Amino acid sequence: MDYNFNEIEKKWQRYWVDHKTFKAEIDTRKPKFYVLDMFPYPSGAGLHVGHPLGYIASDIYARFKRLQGFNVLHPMGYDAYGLPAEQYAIQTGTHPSITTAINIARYREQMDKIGFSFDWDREVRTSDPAYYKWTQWTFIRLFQSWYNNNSLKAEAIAGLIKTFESEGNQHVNAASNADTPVFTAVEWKSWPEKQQQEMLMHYRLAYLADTMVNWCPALGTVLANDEVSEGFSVRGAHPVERKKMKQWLLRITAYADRLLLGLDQLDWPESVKEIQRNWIGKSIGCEAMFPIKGFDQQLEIFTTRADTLFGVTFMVLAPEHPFVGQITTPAQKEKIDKYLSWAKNRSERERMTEVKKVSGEFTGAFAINPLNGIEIPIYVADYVLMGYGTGAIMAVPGHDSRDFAFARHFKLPIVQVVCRRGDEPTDPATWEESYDAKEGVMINSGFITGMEVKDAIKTTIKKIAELGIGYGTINYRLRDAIFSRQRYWGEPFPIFYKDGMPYTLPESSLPLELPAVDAYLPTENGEPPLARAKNWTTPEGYPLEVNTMPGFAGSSGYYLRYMDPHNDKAYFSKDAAAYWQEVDLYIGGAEHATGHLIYSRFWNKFLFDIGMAVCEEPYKKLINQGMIQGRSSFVYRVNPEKMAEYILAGNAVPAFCEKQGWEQVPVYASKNFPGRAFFSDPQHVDISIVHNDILDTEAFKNWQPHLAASVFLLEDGKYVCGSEVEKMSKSKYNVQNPDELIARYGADTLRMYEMFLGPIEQSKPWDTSGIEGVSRFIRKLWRLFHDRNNDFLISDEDPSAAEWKVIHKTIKKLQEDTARFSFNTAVSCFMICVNELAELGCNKRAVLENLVIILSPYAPHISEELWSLLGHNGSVGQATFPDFIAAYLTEDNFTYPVSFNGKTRLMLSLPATMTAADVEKAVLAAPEAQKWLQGLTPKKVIVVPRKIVNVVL
Ligand code: ANZ
Repeated sequence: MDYNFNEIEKKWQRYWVDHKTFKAEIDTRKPKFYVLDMFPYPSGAGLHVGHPLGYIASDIYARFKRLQGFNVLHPMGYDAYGLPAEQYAIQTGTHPSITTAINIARYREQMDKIGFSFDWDREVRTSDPAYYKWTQWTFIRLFQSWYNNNSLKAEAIAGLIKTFESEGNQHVNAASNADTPVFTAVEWKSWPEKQQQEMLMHYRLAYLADTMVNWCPALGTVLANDEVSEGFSVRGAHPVERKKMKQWLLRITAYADRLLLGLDQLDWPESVKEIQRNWIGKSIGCEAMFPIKGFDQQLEIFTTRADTLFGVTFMVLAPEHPFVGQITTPAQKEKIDKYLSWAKNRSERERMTEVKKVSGEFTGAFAINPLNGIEIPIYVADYVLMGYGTGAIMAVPGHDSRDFAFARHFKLPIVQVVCRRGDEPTDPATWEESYDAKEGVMINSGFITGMEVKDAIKTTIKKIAELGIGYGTINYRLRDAIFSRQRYWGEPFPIFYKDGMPYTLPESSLPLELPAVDAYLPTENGEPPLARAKNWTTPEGYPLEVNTMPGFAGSSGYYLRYMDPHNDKAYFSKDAAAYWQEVDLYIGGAEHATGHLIYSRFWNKFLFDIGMAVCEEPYKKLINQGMIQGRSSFVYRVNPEKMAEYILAGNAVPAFCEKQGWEQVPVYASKNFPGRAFFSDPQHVDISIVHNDILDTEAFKNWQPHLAASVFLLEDGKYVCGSEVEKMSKSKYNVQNPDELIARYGADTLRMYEMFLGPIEQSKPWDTSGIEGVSRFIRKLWRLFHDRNNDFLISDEDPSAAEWKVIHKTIKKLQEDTARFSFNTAVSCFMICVNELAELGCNKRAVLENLVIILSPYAPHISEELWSLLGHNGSVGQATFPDFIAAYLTEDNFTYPVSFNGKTRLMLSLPATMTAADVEKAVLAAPEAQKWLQGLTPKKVIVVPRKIVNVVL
C-alpha cells in the first residue's frame, strides 16, 4: 500500500472523535497531568503556521505523558469576546456572536486537521452564558469580599460589617482605599444605608471608583495605556483625553506581595518572572512630612532614599496633586494653569519614558526640610505621577538623574550627600561640564556618617520616626486593574443600581445574559451600547449596569472551568479541583507576561482564599513558544519618473522602454535586472504565487485587477523576486496557511516540520524548503514496514544486536529530549534512527513496534496506521512508552591496538566478549597482520582482553 496521508489522517481523526480517545475523566488510580495551551481569540483570518507551533508542542507532550501512564487533561476552547468582532458588527450590523461562531468553526476545522489530542468534550467559550455565568459569579464573590492584612487573605464583607457594627474600623487592617477615614461603631450605625455602602466600597475587592482613564470619544471607550500614543489612539489615530470616570476596579494590589512571593516557586522563564517582578515593583522606603511655609498642611512624600534627606534642594508635586491649587501663589497662577492644561492629556507612559524632555513650573511656594530647616521651592512637574507613592517627591538632584536634569534646566542647587564608608565627595564642577552649580556643596549628615547606603537609609528612617516626621512604608508599582469597558461584546456585570449605589444580583439569577441592542455603538448621551437594550433592569425595575467586563475577565479562570466544564451548580466541583489541582504545563505567547498571567494568578489566589481552587498558583510550568516569522517576497515596480531620469542619464534601456510602455502600464523589473535598484520600488507580493523565488507572472496578473496588464523585465526568461524575513502578517502577504501544507504534505509532516524548525522558545523564520526533507523521512519510515511492492511486510525474527542498539539509543534520546521539551533534536533523532534501520534492512516487529510507539506523539496519524497494520486493536495512544534497556547500548565490539615488538601497527575490531585465546587466533589470522608477521611464528602473544594485543616476534 502506498503512503496515502490524506486517507490515513482522515481515518484516524474520525477514529479519535468516534472513540473519544482523548476524553479525560477523573481516575484516582492514575497520576494526573494537565497540559494547557493559551486558548485563541478566533479572528477572521484563521490560523497561520505560527499559531499551531505551541499547540503542536503541547500536544506532543500530552501524548508523551499518556504513554508514560499519566491521566492527561488536554483541553481547548475559545477566548470568544473581543474587539475585532465588535468593530465588524459596528460596520456591518452583524451580531458579533455570528461572526464569532463562524470563526470558531473555521478554527476548529483547522485544528482538527492537525490531529490534536484535545478532549473536545471540555471545550469552553468565554461568550457562552453557561461559561460566563461563573465569570459573573466570581465577580459577585469579589464584590462581597475584602482583604484582611492580618490573616493575609480575602474574607467575606459580611464579617467586616459585623466588625464595623461592634467596633468601627479602628482595628481593621485591610487593603482599602487610601482616603478611608477612621470611624466608630456608633458612627457606622448612625449612617444611612447609602453612606454605609459608600464606605464598603473602600474595602471591596471589586469596587467602583473615580479613576483617571484614557478616554477616546471617537471609539467610545476607555483605552489601556499601551493603546495610546502621543495623545492619540494607536488604532485609528483618534484623539484621546485623560478623563476622570467611574470605573469598576479589581483590588489586585491587595495581592501584590503574594503575587511577588509566588513567583519564586514557579518553573517559568526567568525573563517572564522578572517582567512580573518589575510590574509589581515593590519598593521599600518611607514617607516623610515636609511643612509648607505659610500653610498648616504638611506635604507628604515617598522616598526610597531617606539617607539623601540632607540633599533635598526642591520639591515636586504631580500636576494632579490636590495641594497645587492651594499653594500656588497669585503671581505664578497663570503659568501653573497653563502647565496643567498642557500636562493634562499626556499619558502616564509618556510621562514616565520621556525622561529627557524636562517640563515643570514653580508654584511660588516653599517647603521646609524637616531635618535642617532649609527652605526649598515647590515645583509642579509631570514626571511625578499622582498614582504612585504620595504624588509628591523630595528632589535630590545630587543623587537622582531625573531630579538632576530638572535642576539643571531650572538652575536649582545640587547637593550631594556622602555617607558611604570611605566615600569622597566629588567636585561639583565635574558633575556636568557646562553646569554652573549654584551651591555645589556636600553635606555630611552627621548621624549617617561612615555607613553603607543600606544602613544609612535604615538609620534615617529610624531617626525620622523618632522625630515623628515620617515612617517606613512599602510601595508597589502595581495598580488596581480597571475592569470595565464601554463596549457591547463582553460579559454583563451582575450588578444593578439602587439609590445610585451598586448591588449584586442574586447568584440564583445568573447568568445575566447579554441583551440584544439595535446598534453596537454608544447612545447619543455617550452611554455604553448596553444602555440601548430594552428593559435592561431587574424584575423590580432597578437599572442594570451598562458597562461590560474587559477581555481578561473570561480568560482569568478558564483553566479551572476545564476541570469540570458542564457543572451548572458550581464553577467546578471540589472533586475535580482536588484531582486536577493546577496546570502542570502551560504553553503560550510571551506577550501575555503581564496582562493575562498576572490577572489569572490573582483570580486563582482569590478563588484559593475562598476555598475553591486547591493550589495557590495556577500554572506550575510555563513555556513561551517563539514567533514564527514570515519570509516575504518582493516584486519591483518601475517608477516612471525614476526610469525617465535613468534614461536621461544616458543609460541603456530595454527595447520596450522606447515604446514608453513603462509610463502607461505597471512594469516590474526582475531582482537582478540592470538598473533595477535605481528605477524601481519593492512591493510585497503574495508568497503563494512565488515558487523558489520565481514569480508566476500569469498568476500575478490575476492577483489584483490593476495588475492584469503588467509587463515584466525578466532575467534569463524568469522573474526573480526579492525576499526578507519579517513578522508573519496578512498585510505583508507572507502568511503561510497550515491547510495548504497539510493538503500537500499531510499533518504528520507539518507537525514534525514545525518542531524541526528549531528550539521551541526561539523565534525563527518559516522556510518551507526544509519541509521536503521531513516528508521524505516519513515516506522512508513507511517503507521500513513495506516490501518493494509496497506490501506490508514485517518479520517476527529476533532483532540483531545492531538493530536493538539503534532502537534503544533512540528510545533513550527521545525520552530525554521530549522530557526537556527539546522537540527539534527529537525529530532529528528519529531521522537518524530511520536511516540506520533502513541501512540495516530492519523490518523486525520487536524493533518497529517500539519505534511506532515513541513516534506517535510526534506523528500520530501514521503511527496509528502502522500500529493497526502491526495487528493491534485500539489506539497506539494506549500503549506504554518502552523502557530503555541500557544493556543493548554496550559496545559489542572492542577495537584492539595491535603491537608488534612493542610498536602499535594496526587496529583490529573484535567482539568484546571474545576470550584471550580467540583474540590471539583472530589477530594471527587477520589479513592486515600478515605484513608484520612476515611469515614468522611469534615467540609470544600477549593479550589483555578489552585492552591491547602485543605480538613478540
Ligand atoms: C529621593 C531620592 C533620591 C529618590 C535618590 C531616588 C533616588 P521606586 O524605587 O521606583 O519606588 N518617587 C516617589 N514618588 C514618585 C512619584 N509619584 N512619581 C515619580 N517619582 C516618584 O522609586 C522611588 C523613588 O522615586 C523615590 O525616592 C522618589 O525619589 C521617586 F537618590 O526620593 B526618591
